[in-house]
Amino acid sequence: MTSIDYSSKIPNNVDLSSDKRLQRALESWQPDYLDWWNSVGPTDFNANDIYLRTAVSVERDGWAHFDYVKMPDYRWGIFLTPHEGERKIGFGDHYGEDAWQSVPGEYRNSLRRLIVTQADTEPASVEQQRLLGHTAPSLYDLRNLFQVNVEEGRHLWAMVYLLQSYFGRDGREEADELLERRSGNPDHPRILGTFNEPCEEWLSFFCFTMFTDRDGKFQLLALAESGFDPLARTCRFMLTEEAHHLFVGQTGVGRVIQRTCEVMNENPGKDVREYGAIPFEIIQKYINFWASSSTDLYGAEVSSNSANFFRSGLKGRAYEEKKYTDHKALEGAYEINRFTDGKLSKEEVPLRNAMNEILRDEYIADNQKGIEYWNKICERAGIDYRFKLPHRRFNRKIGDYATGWFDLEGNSIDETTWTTRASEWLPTREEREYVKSLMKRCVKPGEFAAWIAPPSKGINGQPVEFEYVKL
Ligand code: BYC
Ligand code: FE
Ligand code: FE
Repeated sequence: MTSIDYSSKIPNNVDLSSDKRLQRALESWQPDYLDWWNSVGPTDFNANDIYLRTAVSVERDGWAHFDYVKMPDYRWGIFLTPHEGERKIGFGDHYGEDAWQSVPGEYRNSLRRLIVTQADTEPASVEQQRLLGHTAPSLYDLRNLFQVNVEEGRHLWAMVYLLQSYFGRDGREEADELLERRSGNPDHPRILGTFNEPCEEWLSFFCFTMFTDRDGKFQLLALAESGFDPLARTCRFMLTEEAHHLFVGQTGVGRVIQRTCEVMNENPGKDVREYGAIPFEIIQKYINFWASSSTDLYGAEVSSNSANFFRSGLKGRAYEEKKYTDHKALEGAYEINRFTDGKLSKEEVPLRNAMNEILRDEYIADNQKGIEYWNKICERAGIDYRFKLPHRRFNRKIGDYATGWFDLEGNSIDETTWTTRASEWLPTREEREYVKSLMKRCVKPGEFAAWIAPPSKGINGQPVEFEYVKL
């Protein structure tokens, strides 16, 4: 079934009405979800019409419909990409066997843990971004923020569907807890580090959608290979939505850089702060922070969890089928740079134990492309400054490198050097205050705050000055 049933309370293409028990379970979770949205989702804009896209089909083209919607009326639903005939498990010990349509008993706990971890990030990001609407630099950006928010809400629905549908009572309990943890709450935090970091101004929002949503892309690519077919198909559809989030981050930071270039060229030799733009050095520090924090999201370099996920056929590598020939990954090793007892070394690790690092490598390469796109903006403006991705060892809280201190180039340094120099690498309190001071609401159609350039085009063929949000 590929067409979406919009007549039921919960839009879906999984024939929900034929499973009354599940339908009831989801319908009883729905009001709790809306309570959560209303209490910790975007503040104050729930009565406004917003030009949003909604999924209307799961086909590759034309799945999106654009119209004015109030956020609480957004049709959060359950969409899986269609079955592809007889799908086979594409990696691990079960390589070549039929993909699972229900949860294999022996993998139930690991699978639930993976799904819960994925699920937890979605509401966390909405919580992190909840106040940003008040300081939007334009209607265009305000609309993009809300598009990202409603889709992250939908990603939570996607995971909750899996939990409620396939994990019985403990799945229902997990679904409830997903609405109880809170980003940044010391007593009841979200599961992964980055999702507890404050995201209080738009430079952080753009860095988050650039670097943290990109973790989403790669984790979803790995889960889209899963032998558990409903998870794979859910993640495939989520990836189509994710592309826009990454676009928001990539072009958002790009437009901040563009604006700074313009101010520099118009006012040579002056401090861009006098004109309300953001100096490159500050932008670079925000990049350093969000890129390093998001690099932690792949877990430890050497991980028996990741080996188990792979062995069991639960979580593969990104582009497993296209990119690799040996899908069992039993032979061969991966050379990993390690840091143990205060020393850097190289170690050959059995491939399966290196899966976190392999995914992180893909992620870092993708980040690097984003940096190059930003540097082209400087180059086109005739400005010498070049942005750099911090080394993967820099500022890590997870894995080997969390046990030491490293500079932006990845050189091992001592704690005193770190303490004295960290302010050269990460945003200082004053710099954060400066960025925050620029965040004033700018919401006349076609107007943009002084610290960011307009986009090159609008959303869905609409002009840049379109009234994306009716205030
Ligand atoms: N912070 O073997 P290890 C997205 C924990 S983003 C805190 O190193 P493993 C989105 C780990 O849980 C995509 N804790 O790790 C983006 C384990 O704890 P337990 C999210 C961390 O298990 C933007 C312990 O350390 N999806 O969609 O191999 C907006 C040692 O485990 C962190 C997924 O992550 C951390 N950074 O790998 C909206 C996919 N890292 O169990 C949405 C599902 C590790 O010993 N998750 N730990 O208490 C996974 O595949 C794995 O859980 C991880 C960790 C890759 C995250
Ligand atoms: Fe998401
Ligand atoms: Fe996202």
